[in-house]
Amino acid sequence: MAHQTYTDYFFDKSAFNTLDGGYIPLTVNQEAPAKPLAIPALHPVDHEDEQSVEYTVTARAGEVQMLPGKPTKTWGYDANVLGQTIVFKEGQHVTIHLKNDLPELTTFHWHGLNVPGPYVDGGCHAPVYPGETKDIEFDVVQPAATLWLHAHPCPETAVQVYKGLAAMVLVQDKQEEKLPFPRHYGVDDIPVILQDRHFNEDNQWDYQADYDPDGVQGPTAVINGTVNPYFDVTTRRLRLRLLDGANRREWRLHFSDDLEFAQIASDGGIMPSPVYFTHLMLSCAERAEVIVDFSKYEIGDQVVLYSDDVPLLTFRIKDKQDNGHDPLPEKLVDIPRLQPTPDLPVQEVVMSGMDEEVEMDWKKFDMQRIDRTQDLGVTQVWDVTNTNDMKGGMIHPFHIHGGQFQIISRDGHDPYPNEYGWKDTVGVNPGEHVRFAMKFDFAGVYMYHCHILEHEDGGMMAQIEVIDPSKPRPKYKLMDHHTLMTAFAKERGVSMDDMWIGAMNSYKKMGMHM
Ligand SMILES: [Cu+2]
Repeated sequence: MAHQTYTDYFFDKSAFNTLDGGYIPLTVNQEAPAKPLAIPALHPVDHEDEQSVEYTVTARAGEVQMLPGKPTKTWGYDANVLGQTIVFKEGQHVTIHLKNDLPELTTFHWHGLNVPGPYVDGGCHAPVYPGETKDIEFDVVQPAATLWLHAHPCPETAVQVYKGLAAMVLVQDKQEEKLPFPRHYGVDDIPVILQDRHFNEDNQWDYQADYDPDGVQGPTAVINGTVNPYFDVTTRRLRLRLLDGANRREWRLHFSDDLEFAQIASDGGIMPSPVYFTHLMLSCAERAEVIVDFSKYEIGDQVVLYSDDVPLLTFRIKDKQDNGHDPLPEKLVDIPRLQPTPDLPVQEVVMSGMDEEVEMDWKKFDMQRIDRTQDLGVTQVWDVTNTNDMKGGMIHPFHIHGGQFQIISRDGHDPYPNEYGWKDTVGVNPGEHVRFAMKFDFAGVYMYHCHILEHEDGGMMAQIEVIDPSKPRPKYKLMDHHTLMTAFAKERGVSMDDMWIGAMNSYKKMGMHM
């Protein structure tokens, strides 16, 4: 049966960041020669058996030859930039030694992983100071998915991710294994981490010089840490694990010839059915696994992935090995719809403001404040509003820690066709209400925020405590901005007064201090 193919981005065009005064369009970096797309190595395990796996993950500084001339100074996880890809299997017990070899404190946040907050989750309450190692343990209780690890120390998340602290995390399970998807990592199953940077005259990323409270952007697309990348295709089909790892940029993706592709997974795992697109937009932190079928091309052809009109990644057809080119099944996985527990109020959330004025629920983030609660195991409806108006508005990608949700509606209408699977991040258009159902599996404190990294650092963030009513309420040790900023100042060898932190102005301008 012929399937439907969607040809638009769905999002309100008037909310695209191209309409914002501070928008920096992508351009092709003419200095950099074409280079093979870097494929992050699979992270070696310390130990693995049927039931458990153990990793040591080290955050460290490095440098990468990205452009001709000086190498670019970067940070990464067991890599010079970004990180080695970490693989978990559903049902495994995981132990991770988190090692910080950086000159300053960081945290290890497992974006999209269903683990308890506020410590294992690795948000702002779980700092690992320079030279320290901290251990976490958890069970993998979710289906196959493309997740990611990134730094999340408030209010320095944006700069640390910009320097390179982001890595892919894959969950595998028995169900995904049976589906006819390419899964030969690095050959026909490849991570595609989309970021953009500004290289200064010295080939460095100068975060402070390029600071913008609405999100730091650069004109050069850097994919898996590679400028002007190409990938040699040897199989008929490729599975791309797309991640918007940019601080602020949305990616409006399409191929040359408007080649169709199938999205098979959203943030939290495989979707109920494949959805066919020629154009797909990702907002910050969103993931999409897509399958691209190159069968109709000849060896020697090139197919280009674009964002808007700018080429990002060139696929060079080198061979056409058969790795399954039958149509995908119409049905992929069963995802039972979450049924809201009766008689519970809607969790109403408001994202407002732009620049320094960003707020969550009409407040700036306070690490010590619990902004709302939800009981463990119940399903509640969340209604997230973006109050920015159409004129000066922008999309705020809403993200919540502590699990995955199911989108119910956008302004009362059906979600987009690729929003029927698990999500942990959703782009909310200006003026729009997005409703979703959410159930937490672990008691704890979880952050929810805009995933434009400078917005979250700037205070567009809040936290929820998930309470187990059958147990006494635990006392969580919550960090505060002052403690973390004092540590940053000490590590940098400057006084608090002389320390530059981008987000500080966002609080000051609103008459607050951190
Ligand atoms: Cu935002």
